[in-house]
Amino acid sequence: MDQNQLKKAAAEYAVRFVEDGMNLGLGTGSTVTYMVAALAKRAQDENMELTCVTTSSRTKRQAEGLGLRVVELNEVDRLDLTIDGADEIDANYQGIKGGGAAHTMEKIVATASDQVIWIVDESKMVETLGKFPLPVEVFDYGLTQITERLAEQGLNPVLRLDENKEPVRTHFKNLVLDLNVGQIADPHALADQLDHEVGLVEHGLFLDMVNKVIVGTPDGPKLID
Ligand code: ABF
Repeated sequence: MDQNQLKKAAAEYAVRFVEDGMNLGLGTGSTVTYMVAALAKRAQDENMELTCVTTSSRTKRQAEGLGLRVVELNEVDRLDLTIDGADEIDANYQGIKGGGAAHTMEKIVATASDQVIWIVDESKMVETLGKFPLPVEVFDYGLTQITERLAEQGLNPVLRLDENKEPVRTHFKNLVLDLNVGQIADPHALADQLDHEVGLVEHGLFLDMVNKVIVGTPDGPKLID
């Protein structure tokens, strides 16, 4: 099975945890794209009443296009369940997200959720976080200074550019710096350091935030609960 087949298997397995009447958070990324397709089919087949909140315009377009009801986060009090992808998950089920530049919305939605499920292919499972560059969302204002401060802390910030060499913009029209920090032995300490960085909107360390991880493997989806 190739990586996409592993993603698809994990994504389709996750849909079984959705119950009729749920307020659902839908994440972002290619694995989530498979999940939304499977969810929409199940919702139609079983005539399920679902209210969905999305974490990117891309997921919103797909969900609405498949007939799922999408509302703004502010229209619901809590979400029963959020299903999202991840870029890296370590042995303690701490994660790095934000490869899709949607981590701020994803973290806000995850924080509003009673349950969070991550769906990944097995390549995302690592012993220690850090091989994947850590995304941080920053404002344009003071970019020079925050880049310098992060560099002085040895975090090797690189401004994320798109295929046209233009700066990638988040949903909130901010910028993304990717931090090349090497192995992150203490994710909580690094998160705390970044949480105190003035002008840093949000970082991609998702710590103590997941309830279930579904890993696509050649032997089938593996549920870590
Ligand atoms: C999203 O899941 C992003 O934070 C992350 O980049 C992505 C993983 O992408 P994919 O499912 O395409 O591998 O939540």
